[in-house]
Amino acid sequence: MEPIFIILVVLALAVGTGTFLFLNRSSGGRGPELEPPSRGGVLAPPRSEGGVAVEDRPASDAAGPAVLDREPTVVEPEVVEPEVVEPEVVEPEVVEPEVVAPPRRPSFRERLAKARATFAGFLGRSKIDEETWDELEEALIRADLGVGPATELLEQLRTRVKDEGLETGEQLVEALKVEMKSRLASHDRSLRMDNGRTNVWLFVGVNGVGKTTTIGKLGRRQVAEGHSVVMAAGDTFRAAAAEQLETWAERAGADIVRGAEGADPSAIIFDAIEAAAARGADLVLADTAGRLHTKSNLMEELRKVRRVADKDPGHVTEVLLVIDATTGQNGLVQARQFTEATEVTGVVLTKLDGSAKGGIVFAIHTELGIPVKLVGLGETAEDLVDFDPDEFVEGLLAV
Ligand SMILES: Nc1nc2c(ncn2[C@@H]2O[C@H](COP(=O)(O)OP(=O)(O)O)[C@@H](O)[C@H]2O)c(=O)[nH]1
Ligand SMILES: [Mg+2]
Repeated sequence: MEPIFIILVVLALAVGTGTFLFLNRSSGGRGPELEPPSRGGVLAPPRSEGGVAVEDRPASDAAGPAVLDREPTVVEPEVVEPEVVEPEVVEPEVVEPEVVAPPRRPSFRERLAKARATFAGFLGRSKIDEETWDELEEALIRADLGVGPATELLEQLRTRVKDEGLETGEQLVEALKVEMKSRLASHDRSLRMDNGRTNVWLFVGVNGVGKTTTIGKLGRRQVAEGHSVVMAAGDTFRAAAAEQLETWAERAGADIVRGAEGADPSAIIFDAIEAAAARGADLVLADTAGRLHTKSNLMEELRKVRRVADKDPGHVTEVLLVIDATTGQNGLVQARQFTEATEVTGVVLTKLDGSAKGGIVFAIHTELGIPVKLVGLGETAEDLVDFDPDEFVEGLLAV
């Protein structure tokens, strides 16, 4: 009888436990671990339990099972059906081989968009009336021709319209082109190079106008034409200037002579000339500073540079004044000073691509009497072109 009694007791206990678990579950009582955590994290105010403040403790702790003495509920694991992920079909990308276009000379027409926009109102006129003349005058002033050259050009044009009986806007544009071209026509724009000599081309101009960049572009061109070029890092104001020139020299296939920061520009340029003469190079492109460390006068310094560069074996054949087209008439004021100091032989007008003030070309010709020899139409090596007045005027007034 005893074993049966023991079996009955065990069965009774098992049924009792099972009932307890079942009731506990069906009553909806959830395990404390599933309760939402109390809000506020460490910033939650202290709770009071039976009038006794519960010490601050992390919120996760407060909600955790350690605080409560109820038995943990058995939670059936949820059966999660594995998601069937369709493999994504990736179309192979067709990569076209990159076509590297050969370097192309930029066109005035293409790069003068900004300057041309200045004339848009005038170019849109179909007949010649007072409004047309007003539009033209305004455009010429905005293009920074300067009041003098603009007035003179307008007078010439009025005479021509009367004498030739012009009536349409188109005829007026053509007449304007003729007048503009004739104003720019009369100069020799070639860059002088004497055979068998160590030619020196000096580049002068205020800081940031594009001297170093122009030397880089021109150096490359001269090397491509078969010249042996030495660059002289005469801007010793800061080391970065010489480094910039060195990068251009490497690209151009030219040699470079540079000195320490703050060194005497004349001495460096003379070293470069001697080095060029020693190796039979026919062209030295000399960079200069647009400002100085000391209070000494920049124009005095440039006078000295020019004098030293012209000493045997050096032979200065060009002094190129670099002017930033975006500065318009201000560039002209600087230009006068440089011209006096260094006997400028030509102007390089840079940044014409980003300038609305293309008219400065006329002011340079008429007020300074110096030819614009080269123009910068962008920042890359190909973007320095010979100044061509016809192309320039056509580009400026293209409809
Ligand atoms: N858009 C444009 N930028 C230019 C041209 N020429 C020079 N620059 C830029 O003008 C800045 C100053 O040029 P840099 O040669 O250092 O002037 P520097 O101080 O006179 O030697 C540089 O960022 C050049 O890339 C040009 O023709 N067109
Ligand atoms: Mg420079």
